[in-house]
Amino acid sequence: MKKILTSTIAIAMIFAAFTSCNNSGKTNGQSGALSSNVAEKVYVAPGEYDEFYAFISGGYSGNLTVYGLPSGRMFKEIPVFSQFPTSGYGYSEETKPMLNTSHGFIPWGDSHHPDISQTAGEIDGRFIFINENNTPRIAKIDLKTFETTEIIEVPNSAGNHSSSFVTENTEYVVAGTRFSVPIPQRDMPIKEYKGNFQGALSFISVAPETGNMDIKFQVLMPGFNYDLSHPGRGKSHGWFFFTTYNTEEASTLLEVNASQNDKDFIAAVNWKKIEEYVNNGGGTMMPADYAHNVYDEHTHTATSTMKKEVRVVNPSEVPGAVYFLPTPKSPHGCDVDPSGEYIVGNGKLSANLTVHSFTKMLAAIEGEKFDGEAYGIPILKFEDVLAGSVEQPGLGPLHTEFDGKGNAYTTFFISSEVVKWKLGTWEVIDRKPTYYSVGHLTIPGGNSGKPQGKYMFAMNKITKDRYLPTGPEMEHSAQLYDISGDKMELLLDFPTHGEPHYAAAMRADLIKERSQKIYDLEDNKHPYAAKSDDDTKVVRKGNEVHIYMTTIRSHFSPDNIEGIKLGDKVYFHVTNLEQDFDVPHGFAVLGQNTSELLIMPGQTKTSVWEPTKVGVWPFYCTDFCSALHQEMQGYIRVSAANANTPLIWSMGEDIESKQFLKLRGILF
Ligand code: K7E
Ligand code: CUA
Repeated sequence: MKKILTSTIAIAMIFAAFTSCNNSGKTNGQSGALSSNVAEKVYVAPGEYDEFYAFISGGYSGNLTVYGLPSGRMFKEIPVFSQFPTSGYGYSEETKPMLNTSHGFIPWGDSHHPDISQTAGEIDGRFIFINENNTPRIAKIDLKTFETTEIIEVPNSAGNHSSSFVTENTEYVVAGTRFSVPIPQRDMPIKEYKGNFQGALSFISVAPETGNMDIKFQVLMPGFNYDLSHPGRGKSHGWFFFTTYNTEEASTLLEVNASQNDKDFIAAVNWKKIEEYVNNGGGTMMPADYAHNVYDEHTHTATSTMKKEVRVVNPSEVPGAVYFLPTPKSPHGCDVDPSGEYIVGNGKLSANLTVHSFTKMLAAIEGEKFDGEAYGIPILKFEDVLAGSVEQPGLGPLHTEFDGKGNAYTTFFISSEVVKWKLGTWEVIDRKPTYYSVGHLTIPGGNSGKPQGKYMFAMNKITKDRYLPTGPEMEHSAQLYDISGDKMELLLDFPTHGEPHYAAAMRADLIKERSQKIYDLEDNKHPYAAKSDDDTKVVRKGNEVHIYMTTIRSHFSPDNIEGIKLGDKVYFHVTNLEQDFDVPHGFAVLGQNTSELLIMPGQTKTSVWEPTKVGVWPFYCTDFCSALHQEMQGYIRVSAANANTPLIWSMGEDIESKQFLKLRGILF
């Protein structure tokens, strides 16, 4: 107990020290920034475009936000794991299935690491993947439409954190468990954790053409915590590296009990070898429940399928596929340089940064120079795999990125700074403070063989006095640095949403050219679509009423509906007939039980309404779409359950003629 107290106090003291130091460091950073022409470097004139897209994880918002660099302007929030009333994602009938899991409908998620698809080791801008930590899932977002189009749940996993990183041809998006758990899940005493819990590393295949995801196999590892991961590339393509902590296998007071071992491990997994084994029928199909949710662009509708089994592989079945590289003191980040030679393990409690050599690792494996084993997995000798270490670069290292010019940039949470150092010589070249307490950092092209350099941005955990106060809660702050010179230069602070962990960024051109402007109405295969005003109708099926409705500037059709009764379930299936870029219409009805709908040109979306009161209730367009947007409204009459009000619907019938409207240019 005494030991526990001492270390807790020590940690608290370190924390106090860096917090006060941060506050005094602020003025330096500001005067530094003001002393040069930084304003010009981030100024994107009105009407001009940013050079880079940045996709910043929304952390506990469950979503992904899109920014431009260097301006730091926010362009969009893409809903992924959380319901999003702004667009109706997770509320509309079409998108609710996206949030289905084996635990039922989950309206929220915690997203950490976005990663963009790659071809031949280069970012290709087709898809972006992101993990959900809490109820383990991996999502895919199509960068043509910026819509979440697929979510796959990850069974046998808990705290899906060492995710979602893609291999150099997007063969796999990889997801590793942070928390080890009983596999299969069962009722057992927590104290029996050690030796009984396991950690699953999941390899989710991505079909080359369609991008469809499927869990190809899971490697069932010892019951450690698998914190972060990165793929090998170039010479190390075919391997994947995972940092571990809690190799002590503690189940309580981990801040002390999981900090006992001098070294934890980086697990090196030869996935090519396991893939081959699996392709030849290796592994075991194990019962597992997990949801696979797919959004179809043509029906504008998601479907959720519950999968029943998953292929698992024990490392012992495939000799030579998994090794442990000892790495000091609870490493967090696990980063591989663009050449694929260096694997950086950032020991949170270590004085030095450890860098392993892939070439040395292969030689050590070849020479069978082992330092014992853990659960049958060979442990390589630390000295045999060590490429070098960066001596005392800072306190509390977390994550490392590379500029493709032989330099690495590591964040230090405790000393609150980014440190630039040289691969191969391990010398520190530059350091710059961050405000405050940096987590991840991103260089465009980050996880790839070809980083795109120019900028680096740090995502900070504590904001404090950087912005005007907004009550006890401040949005997290990101900081943009110019890294084109020898020294980093702080250019800009910009607020981010939720708690960004990692971000993926890339040059804008590829995405910009492919970006979709509308959905083709001809191509709309939604079963309840009305493709013209002539297709609109209202159909009763028992107590379900289906309204096939259209929108176009500036009316709904129908806009008068009668014959709804209390106890009815009213489905508004709204099709936006527009075929113009950036002309959505909205739909909201008084007392709506869900959220509004925001319907893109050519799209159909459905809102369900269960009226609770008799009356005549208005509905309207929520998106200011035209000069007569305010006229874009209608009424729906709700009668008592036993009333005889006939089901009728109309649009424009109390005005002399539609011709009149056409003449006035109101009706198109
Ligand atoms: Cu360091 Cu979730 Cu990548 Cu946060 S994690 S910082
Ligand atoms: Cu349609 Cu406003």
